[in-house]
Amino acid sequence: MKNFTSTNDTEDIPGLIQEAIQLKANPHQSNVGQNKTLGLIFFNPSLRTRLSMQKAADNLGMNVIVMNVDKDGWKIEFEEGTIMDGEGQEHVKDAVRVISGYVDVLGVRTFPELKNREEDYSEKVLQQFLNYSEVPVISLESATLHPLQSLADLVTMEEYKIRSPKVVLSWAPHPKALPQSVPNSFLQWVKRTEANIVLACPAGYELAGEFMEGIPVVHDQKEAFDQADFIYAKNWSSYHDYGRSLPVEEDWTITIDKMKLTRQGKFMHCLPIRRNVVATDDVIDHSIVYQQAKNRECAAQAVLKRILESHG
Ligand code: SN0
Repeated sequence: MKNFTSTNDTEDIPGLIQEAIQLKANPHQSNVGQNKTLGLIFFNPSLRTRLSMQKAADNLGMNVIVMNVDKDGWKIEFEEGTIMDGEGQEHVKDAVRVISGYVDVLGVRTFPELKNREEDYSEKVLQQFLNYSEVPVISLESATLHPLQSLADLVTMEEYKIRSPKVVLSWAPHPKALPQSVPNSFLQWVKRTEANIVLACPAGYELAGEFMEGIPVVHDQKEAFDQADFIYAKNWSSYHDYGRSLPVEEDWTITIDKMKLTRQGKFMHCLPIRRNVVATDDVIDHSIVYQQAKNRECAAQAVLKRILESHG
C-alpha cells in the first residue's frame, strides 16, 4: 500500500479487515515499525483518530510525533503562486517537504470549510500533502472522506458475522453544519462488501452522486429501519445546497422506539456524538459505539503495517 486516502488505495479490503481482526487479537505480533517515525498533523480537533494512531504505531514499535498545526504552527498558505504578504506565514509545499524529511509515514487531518463545494471536493489540502510529501500519506479524515473510520466500521460489522446484513446509514439532527466525509466514506467502503446498504435522509440531504450510485434512498426513516441489522447514524450538511443545514420537519433523532423496528439492530456512530440530539441516551448506552472506537486501533495498525511492509 502506498498511501491510504480512500478505497482506491487497497485492492484487498477483505484481507485488510482480516488483518485488523488478527492484530486486535495479537497486537504485538509485528515490530515492522521499529526505528521508524509516524508524523501526525492536525488542522482540526481529534480524540479517537489521534490516540488510536499513536497506539497502533506503538504496537508496531514505531515512534510518533504529533503537531496541531492549527494551534502551534505558522499559519499555512495553500494557494499556489500567491504573493504571501497577508495572513499566511508558511506555504504548504515548504511545510510538507520539511515535515516529510523527519518522518517515514505522514498522517494529516483536514476538514472541509463547507463554503466552496468544488474546492472541498478537489481535496485541496490533502492533495498538496500527496504532491509534496516524500513519504506515504494517510488521511486522518479529509474534506470528503474518513477511510480509517470506515475500515474500523467494517471490522466492527464483520465481528457480528451476519451474512449480507441490512445496513442503514441514517441522517440525524445536529446543531452545527457538519462535513459529509464520514457518510461518503461509509458508503464507499460498505459498497465493497456483501452488505445491503440503504440511505435514510430527509429530502435535500442526498450525498454526492459518486457515492450514491446504486444506493437506495428512503426519505421515511421508520420505513428504512424495518428489519435492519445495523443503524449507522450521522449528521451531515447538505451536499446539493452546499454546507447548509436545511430545515427538517420530522423528528430524525434516533430513539429506542425506532430501534425496535429493526432486527435487534446494532446502533453505530463514529463519535463524538451529541447525546439526545443525534440519538437518545438509552440508544447510545446500548450501542456498539465503543467497540467501533476500539477497532480504530487495529484498523489503523493494519494500514500502518501494510504501508511499512511495502516501503521497507
Ligand atoms: C466531525 C465530522 O466529520 O462530522 C468528525 C467526526 C469524526 N464531527 C464534528 O465535527 C462534530 C462537532 C460537533 O460540534 O459535535
